[in-house]
Amino acid sequence: MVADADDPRRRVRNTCILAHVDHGKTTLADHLVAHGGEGLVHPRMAGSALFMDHLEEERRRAITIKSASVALRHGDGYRVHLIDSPGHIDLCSEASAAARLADSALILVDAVHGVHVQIHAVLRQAFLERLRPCLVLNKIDRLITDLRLDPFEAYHRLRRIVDEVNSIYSTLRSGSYFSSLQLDQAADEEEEEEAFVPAKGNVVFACARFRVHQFADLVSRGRPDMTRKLLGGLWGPYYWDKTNKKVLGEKEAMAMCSSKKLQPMFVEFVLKPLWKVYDHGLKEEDAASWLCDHVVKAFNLNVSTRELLQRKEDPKVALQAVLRAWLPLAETVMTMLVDCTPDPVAAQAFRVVKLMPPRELAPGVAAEYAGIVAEADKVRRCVAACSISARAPVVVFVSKMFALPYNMLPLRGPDGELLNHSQETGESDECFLAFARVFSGVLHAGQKVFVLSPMYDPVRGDTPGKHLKEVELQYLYEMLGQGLRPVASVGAGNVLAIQGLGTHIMKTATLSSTRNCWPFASMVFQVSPMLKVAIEPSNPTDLRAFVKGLDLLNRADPFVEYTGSEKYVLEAAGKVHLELCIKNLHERFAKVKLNVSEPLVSFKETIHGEGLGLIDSLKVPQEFVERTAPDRKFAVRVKVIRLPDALTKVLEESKELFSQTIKGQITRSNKAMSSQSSQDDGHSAAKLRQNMLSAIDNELEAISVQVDKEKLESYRKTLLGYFRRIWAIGWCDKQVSPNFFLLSDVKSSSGTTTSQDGREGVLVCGTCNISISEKLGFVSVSDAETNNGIDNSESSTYAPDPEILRNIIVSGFQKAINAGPLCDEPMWGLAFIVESYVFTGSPDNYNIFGGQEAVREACRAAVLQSKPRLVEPMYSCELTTPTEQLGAVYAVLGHCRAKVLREEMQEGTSLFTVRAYVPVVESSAFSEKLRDITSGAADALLSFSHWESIPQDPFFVPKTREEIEEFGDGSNMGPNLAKKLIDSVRRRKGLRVEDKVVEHGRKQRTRAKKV
Ligand SMILES: Nc1nc2c(ncn2[C@@H]2O[C@H](COP(=O)(O)OP(=O)(O)OP(=O)(O)O)[C@@H](O)[C@H]2O)c(=O)[nH]1
Ligand SMILES: [Mg+2]
Repeated sequence: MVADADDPRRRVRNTCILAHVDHGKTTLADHLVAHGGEGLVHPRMAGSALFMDHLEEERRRAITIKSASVALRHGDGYRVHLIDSPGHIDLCSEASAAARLADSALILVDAVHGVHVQIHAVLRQAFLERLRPCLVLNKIDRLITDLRLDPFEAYHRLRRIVDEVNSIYSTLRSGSYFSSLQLDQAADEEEEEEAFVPAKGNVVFACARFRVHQFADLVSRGRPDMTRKLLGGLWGPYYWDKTNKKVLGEKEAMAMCSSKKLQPMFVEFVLKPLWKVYDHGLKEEDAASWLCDHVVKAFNLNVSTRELLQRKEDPKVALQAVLRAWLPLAETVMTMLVDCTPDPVAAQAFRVVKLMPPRELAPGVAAEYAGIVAEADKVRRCVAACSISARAPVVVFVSKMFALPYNMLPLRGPDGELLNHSQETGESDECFLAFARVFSGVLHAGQKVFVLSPMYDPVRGDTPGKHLKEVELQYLYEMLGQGLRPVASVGAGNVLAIQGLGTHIMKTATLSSTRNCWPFASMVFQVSPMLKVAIEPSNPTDLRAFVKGLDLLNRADPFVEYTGSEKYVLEAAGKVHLELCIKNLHERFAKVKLNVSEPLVSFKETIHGEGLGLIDSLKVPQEFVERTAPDRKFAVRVKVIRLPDALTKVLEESKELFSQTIKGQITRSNKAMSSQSSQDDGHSAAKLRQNMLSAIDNELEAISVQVDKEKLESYRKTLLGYFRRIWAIGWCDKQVSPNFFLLSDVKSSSGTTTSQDGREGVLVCGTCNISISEKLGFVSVSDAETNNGIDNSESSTYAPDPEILRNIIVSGFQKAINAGPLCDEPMWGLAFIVESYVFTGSPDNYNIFGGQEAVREACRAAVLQSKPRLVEPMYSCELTTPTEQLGAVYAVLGHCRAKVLREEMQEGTSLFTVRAYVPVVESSAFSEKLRDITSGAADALLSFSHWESIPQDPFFVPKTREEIEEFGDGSNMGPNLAKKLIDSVRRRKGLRVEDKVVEHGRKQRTRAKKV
């Protein structure tokens, strides 16, 4: 065995930089590349070269668009793979690709702007990917130069940021959100401690560029015992007792020197000296000699006189040169990475639970496929151990594909041989490379590997080519920003680029040297694609090139999606992402002129009944809507109720948990191969149940002031009753959608009954099973068994095959919730209560399609009769504006139906931050108006927040006396927004729209006469 110190893997660090847009990630990367990039960036250019932003578009927009990796060297043989990622929320998939390949994350926070919403998102991402985070407080110089804070104020600001970040992270760790993912909590031995503590060394203060360790060393003049003492007090409310040379706590300090104004040690020893250097360093007169005497000579720094005297051109240059030598940023950050972040061996042991979740098979299946299972287990163990033994299977994860023009590929290989870049993607001049990391074994150029899609199941096997392909790789490269250095092989724990997979991988994949390997878990994204546009070539003859281009774009971008075969719809994460996709399609991949529609916003459909409306719905029981199957074999009666919004939200947020729970049940009940661990099922079901119950309690709590207790309790009971009768849950686009299909209350209406048209029918109490309720733990297994099955005494006579009937009814429901009655958009937050009757003496075979249609019709009709409402997506908007523009900004917000949540002044600046919800449908107009009215001074960041129903009745016509008094016959009512939106969607989809062109002709005539 290799001793730890000689083990090359122990000297590798894989880290990504995550932060909000513009907080300084690429600038920090520049400093690190200048330090360890072996000449890629000159130290003097660090911070201005923006080496990692090499794309033309990145330079034009001054933001990072693609995440990119660079291999750096540090100290005693350390190799750091640094991945810079974009901070813009639209490009979050790039950050996800970076996080998957890293073991640690440098979380950057701009000290001037503080903790943005995006910081929550990146901390969550780091947590979910099980990365070890380190904090970098950036732009501290601006606290001095721009905000002009004194050291004490700056200290408070920095403390607030560190506390806030710690509190966000501890919420994540507390497991209140993700306990089901914390399968091995014991592994996180520091669970109780704060995550970011300067004395631990995992907080860097930049661009003043230090960890507190450096100041502890400076003050103690290199005496280790003194350094240790100081280090403990250099952050937080600790004070220095000069006489006794010891650290005092707040109380002790107050007692000792109550008359004096004490300053914490961080202010005294760190910030004050720093402020002094800045004060003098930026002064007009004499700065060079002051810096030279008090810093350069005092600390014996290596700064050339030429650099010191350059201050005439730019006063900052000399200061920067002195700071660079005094407190070298890159050295500090690199040392932090080495000291505080895990090497791949330690990291993979911890991350394997997330990357390759344990699979537990049904005992019979495990025995039958023992060989496969044993090998797959071995693969997992090798990933956990980051094995580089020659016998270890090779496992690689590709987190994205990226395109590079062929002419930018290296011409020669590692031994100087000529490389043959055969163009695999047809006539395209773009080469697709895989952005990847080896997790086990040693990968060689030219090696044959299996490409496993995320759907691959080694136990079930695969029809060749569908989820498993064998591919011969071409070349391997170490990534150096935009440059590539060919290598012959890459061992586990390293990040690399692979050539030769262009036509085999769409977005992500697992590569393995054995087919007996489970694919890695899917990646976590902060948002889902929200913005859609219809797109087509301007010239129909360009269709072929256009379709090929779309396909290439789909490969090159981890997030974009397109659908269609005649009409193409492109889905992107947001406006910036969409613009980039269209630009790439137009200029690189399709090279044809395009027609792009206005954004097509998705809607959902629901019924009236938010908040108090929920209780009202109990008062007025809905009528059942009845439909008979065309073959007159059975009839269904359906009514619909609105679920509480908090519950709908939980269902939406727990899509993954839900499908795990349901799939676990399905596979187990079918005795098929289960790929979920039973422990995981138990966790997720209990978690889900708890979340659902808390959601109801929260919702009821919110309205408890307006409603008496009894009513609340009765409503709660009714809802819990529903949870015991969940027949099916909605599925939309292969994902769980927040709608339930419930069995009617069996006791109240069981037995033979007569249906609408006079024929005798038998009520099917539970043709299906209520396994979802059972699985979620709302009913016990024994309850489920008694409720299960149709009324047995009659079943054999009247229901030839309950399973077929069940499938017909559930498919009808699924069809209905996929396209509601208002404008064929998916339904949202509804529970359909269904009773189905099988007619006596019916023929044996069901008309399946007709039956489904009858159920679908019944569901749609039930929605139409229950005050249907349109639901629109909302962006969360964080807007920064100068005070003088605040009025104009509010006008725009009001005009665009935004709901302002709060506004606050940014401390020490004249800027306001306004947080609001803005309807997605208004967002284009919003951004444009904001830009026009404030001449670009206000800057808004939009990210998807939630769905919200529009309270307006789309079919409102004044009916009651009061309404008629208020609105007259409807002619002078303003435009009905909900109706307008519904009509626009219907028109787009080619559905019938009732256009009443001249509705009130008489009035118009009267008006005309007056003129
Ligand atoms: N004063 C000061 N400015 C900084 C510092 N770090 C970065 N900046 C400036 O902040 C701006 C944004 O920096 P970038 O490094 O491009 O930010 P980023 O986080 O990479 O941005 P995205 O990649 O678009 O998310 C640039 O103008 C930098 O010069 C710093 O420590 N001090
Ligand atoms: Mg950047």
